[in-house]
Amino acid sequence: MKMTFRWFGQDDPVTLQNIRQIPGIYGIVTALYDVPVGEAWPMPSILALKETIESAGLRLAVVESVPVHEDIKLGRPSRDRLIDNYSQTIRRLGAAGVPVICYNFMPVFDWTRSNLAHVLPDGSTALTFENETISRMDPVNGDLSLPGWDASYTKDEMGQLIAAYADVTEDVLFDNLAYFLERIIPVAEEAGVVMAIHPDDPPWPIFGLPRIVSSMAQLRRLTEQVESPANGITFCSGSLGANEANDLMAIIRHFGSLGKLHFAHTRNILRTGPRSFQESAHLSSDGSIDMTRVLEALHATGFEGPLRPDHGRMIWGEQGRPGYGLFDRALGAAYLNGIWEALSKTRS
Ligand code: DNO
Ligand code: MN
Repeated sequence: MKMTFRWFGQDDPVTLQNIRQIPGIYGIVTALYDVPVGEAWPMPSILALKETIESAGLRLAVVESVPVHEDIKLGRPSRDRLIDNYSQTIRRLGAAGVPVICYNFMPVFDWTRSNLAHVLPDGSTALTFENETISRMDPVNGDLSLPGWDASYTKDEMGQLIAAYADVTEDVLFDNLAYFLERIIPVAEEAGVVMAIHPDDPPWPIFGLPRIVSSMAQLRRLTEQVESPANGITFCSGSLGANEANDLMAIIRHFGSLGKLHFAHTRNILRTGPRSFQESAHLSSDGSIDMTRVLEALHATGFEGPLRPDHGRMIWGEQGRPGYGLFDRALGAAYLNGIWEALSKTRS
């Protein structure tokens, strides 16, 4: 396992120097944030990013994410040109030595929460998802916007986009994913890169939009559609674990043994009700997920890929991007490294 940490580039209040001082850190998970979705990433920018990370004594371990344009998810005619651009980005990242690309296939919204700063009894704040609140939210007419979302849409554009999904059933969305995979996976193979799809977060449909990457069966369907080690997954314990029905250890065993588990996000969540959860500290005792069992399953499959702590709480007065402060994620990394060391010394 290689411990990694997400960094949002030069504007991130968490610096590469901060990250380097976390014990046991191997590399960085990041992306180019100034390229419009759908355009090929310029090689000079990729190389400059890599250089910045390496001169801080770290490695560019994973690109998370190369976003997929909505026209590809919708299966619009412009998708062929957009898939060509995406392929170009894959080739360039491969040429720059990036081994893993994380991406997702969630319509319109990336990860979604109802509250970004829910105050916990100890005074820290955490992200939460309350089904009640979300079902009352109106993304088009309300004043809702969240940091995971593509801020380049106006409300009008978002309304049109959501309307465009009216005829996109789960099967249509799957066909559009298959069309995309059939074209990009051979490119990734040639470029020496593996693709790691991130599960839906949360793992159920929101705002009436279909979601098709929420369960083991769905992950199997898409990875079996184009059989290749380059067509793999990001295992995210917090996303998949929000649905109690997902058997996390079985998912790890299945994809791990097939060599299709390329990247892991290991964070904890506390399930607080039907389709509702709170992002807890990483510790098993703070949430619903047994983190030792998760890491044990990864360890048992011989997992050697990148792994990162995921969203943390905001603690010790830290301000900044919700979920992505330094302190609680660094505690998470130390905790996960501790579990991993114990497993490595006691298991063969
Ligand atoms: C949230 C993240 C997601 C993730 C993308 C991957 O914090 O886990 O935004 O990066 O869904 O494509
Ligand atoms: Mn994740």
